[in-house]
Amino acid sequence: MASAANNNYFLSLLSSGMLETAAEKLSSYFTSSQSATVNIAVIGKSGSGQSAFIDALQGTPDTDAGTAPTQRTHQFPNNDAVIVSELPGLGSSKFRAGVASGSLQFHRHDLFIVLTSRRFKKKDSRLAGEMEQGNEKFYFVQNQVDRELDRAKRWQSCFYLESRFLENLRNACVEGLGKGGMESPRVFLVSSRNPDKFDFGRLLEALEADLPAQKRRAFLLALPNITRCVIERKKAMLLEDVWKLAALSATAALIPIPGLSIACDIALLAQHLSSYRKVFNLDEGSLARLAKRAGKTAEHLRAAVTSTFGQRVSEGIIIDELNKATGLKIQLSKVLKLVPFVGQVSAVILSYTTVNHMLNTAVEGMAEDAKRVLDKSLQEEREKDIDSISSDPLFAM
Ligand SMILES: Nc1nc2c(ncn2[C@@H]2O[C@H](COP(=O)(O)OP(=O)(O)OP(=O)(O)O)[C@@H](O)[C@H]2O)c(=O)[nH]1
Ligand SMILES: [Mg+2]
Repeated sequence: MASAANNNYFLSLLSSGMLETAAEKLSSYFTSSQSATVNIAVIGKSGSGQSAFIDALQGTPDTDAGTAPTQRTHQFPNNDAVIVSELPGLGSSKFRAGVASGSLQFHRHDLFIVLTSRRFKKKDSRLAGEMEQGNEKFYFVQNQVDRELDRAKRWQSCFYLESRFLENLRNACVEGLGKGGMESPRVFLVSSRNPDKFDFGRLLEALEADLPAQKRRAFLLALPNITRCVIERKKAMLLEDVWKLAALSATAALIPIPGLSIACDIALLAQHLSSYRKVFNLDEGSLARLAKRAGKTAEHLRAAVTSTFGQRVSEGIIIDELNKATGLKIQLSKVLKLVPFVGQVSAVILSYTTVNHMLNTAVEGMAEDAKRVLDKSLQEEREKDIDSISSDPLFAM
């Protein structure tokens, strides 16, 4: 397992007594992992739902839907390193003028989302195909799928089957793009009103997978908790970092904290735990945004947050939690049996093991909080879905 190998690497640095080198390496890892920026372009005609789509991507309430189209840039609320720009629709006069003058600055963007509320036209796909030759990464997104579904439900009445309708819609998009010369276009059917449904989650996974490692990290951690899958991926990403943070906090501070038997950098831990809380959208700002999107109150959602650090992060709470850490004696004796260190190194291992345990527990707890909050925010939506399925003639007994 990668984390076991990492653990061993750290222990080997310690066994050579290289505490300062270990601290330097870990510190530069955190500095560089936080410096990555991600630029996403959303190309769409006026009315395609650019504003609504960007709000869904960022987890922000409908702020500027319906306002005049301009080339705006939006920063993700919990991570200003991820930026989304609105560009004019493919083939529009504004788009052509932007290409001709170079003002659209394609080279600045990592990913291109081509948004439409109707099926893609041949000329749009030809243009995208030409641009793809320049190695840009394109994703074709048909927005407002919920509207199409409602329309189909009304027209097709009892012959309507959602999965078949979606499949036909997707095939029509792929075929249309194929006729325009795109060999294997990536098509996603989404609703910006209901990002937990249809292909929104799959789109996020595709965007994430196409980014290089450090940008992928920044993008994933900035995303709102649209699905349980996003929460799980965030958890896995943070757990990869936890041992490094534990190691840095243990090597960076060698003077014990009053009231605590180990030495570690509490301020550093508080800073990272607060950022984890934001990553899991448990901070007040995130809860308020989600509450507004979901039509609930922040108090209602906050009631689902039960873990210690999900509720609050402070240096005092960190000291309490480190003191409480359970089962550590067994873990520590195992480590010390393998690596019989003495003196300073042994003290560092003791604090590393304790902090590592606390951070793992904190990340697991916050991820569970995030899932409960998501469930609460979608509760009524799901109840409505169940009602509509039971009243669907196809499912009637
Ligand atoms: N039902 C449904 N309505 C949507 C969806 N996306 C956007 N809308 C609605 O469609 C209309 C246009 O959406 P906007 O996000 O303002 O579109 P835009 O492309 O930003 O438009 P301009 O800013 O005027 O260029 C608004 O009334 C939105 O609420 C969707 O996925 N489903
Ligand atoms: Mg708009």
